[in-house]
Amino acid sequence: MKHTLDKLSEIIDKAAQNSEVVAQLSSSDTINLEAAYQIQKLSNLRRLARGEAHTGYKLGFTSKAKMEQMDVHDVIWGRLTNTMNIQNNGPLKLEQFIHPRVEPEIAFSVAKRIDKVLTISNVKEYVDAIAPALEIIDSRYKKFKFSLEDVIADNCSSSAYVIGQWFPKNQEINHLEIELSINNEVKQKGNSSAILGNPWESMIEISKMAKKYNFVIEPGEIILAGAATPAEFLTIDDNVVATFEQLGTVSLNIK
Ligand code: OOG
Ligand code: MG
Repeated sequence: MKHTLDKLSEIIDKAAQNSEVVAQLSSSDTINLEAAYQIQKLSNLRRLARGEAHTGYKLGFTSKAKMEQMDVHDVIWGRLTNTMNIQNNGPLKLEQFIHPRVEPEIAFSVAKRIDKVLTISNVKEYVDAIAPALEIIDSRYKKFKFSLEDVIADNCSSSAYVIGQWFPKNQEINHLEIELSINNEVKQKGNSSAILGNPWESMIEISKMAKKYNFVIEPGEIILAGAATPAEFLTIDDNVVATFEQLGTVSLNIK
C-alpha cells in the first residue's frame, strides 16, 4: 500500500468536493472489498464532519442493463446525504459535477428499524412509502472507468438524487414500464422488473449488506433500489424526465 485508507478517503473526498477527476485508487494501491467499503465510510465521515446529514443508502448494479453498461457485475451499496437531495423538477448546477449521468430509480422510505435480513414476506412491514426517483452519478475517476473496488470507494459514483411523489407501500412497483427522456426525446426504456426481478428485492439486498457490513437502517431513511436502465450523460439546459407507469414523473433541469 502506498497510501493509508484515510489518505485514500481524503483523495476521493477532495475529488468529489472539487469536481476533479482522479486516477483509480487501485492504480496506486491494492484495495480489497473490505478496504473499499472502509474508504467509502471514511470519506462519508468527512462529509458528516462538514455538517452533512446521513439520509439513507443506494444500491448499484441491481440490473443487467447497468452491469453491462459499466462492466461491473456485483451488487454494491453507497451512502446518501442531505446535500445530495435535489428538489423534484429543481435545478442542478452542472459546474458542481465532473461528467454527470442520470438514471431512473425507485425510492423506498423506511418505516421501521432494519437490523436483520428481511424476506419477501416481511419486507413491506419495513417500508411506509415508495416514490419514483432519479439518481445523478458522477464517477470521480477519469472517463467514468473503474473496478468494483474503485467504484465502491467512490461511494458508488453517487452524487445527487431527486425524489418524486410518494405513494403508499401497497402501490404495485414491479413490472412497471420506465422511460427516461431528455429534452422530450426518449433516451432509455426499461421495466422495473429488471431490478433484481422485483424492486422489493433491493430492500432485502440492503438488509443483507447492513448485516454483513454492520450497520442498521433507521426509520425515515431512503433506499434507492438501483437503476433499471443504463444512465445518460447530462449537458447544460437539459430537461430530464423519468416516467414510471402508475407512479408518474420525476424531473430535473440542468443549469
Ligand atoms: C455506479 C453506480 C451504479 C446503479 O443504479 O446501478 C448505480 C455507476 O454506474 O457509476 O447507481
Ligand atoms: Mg443508481
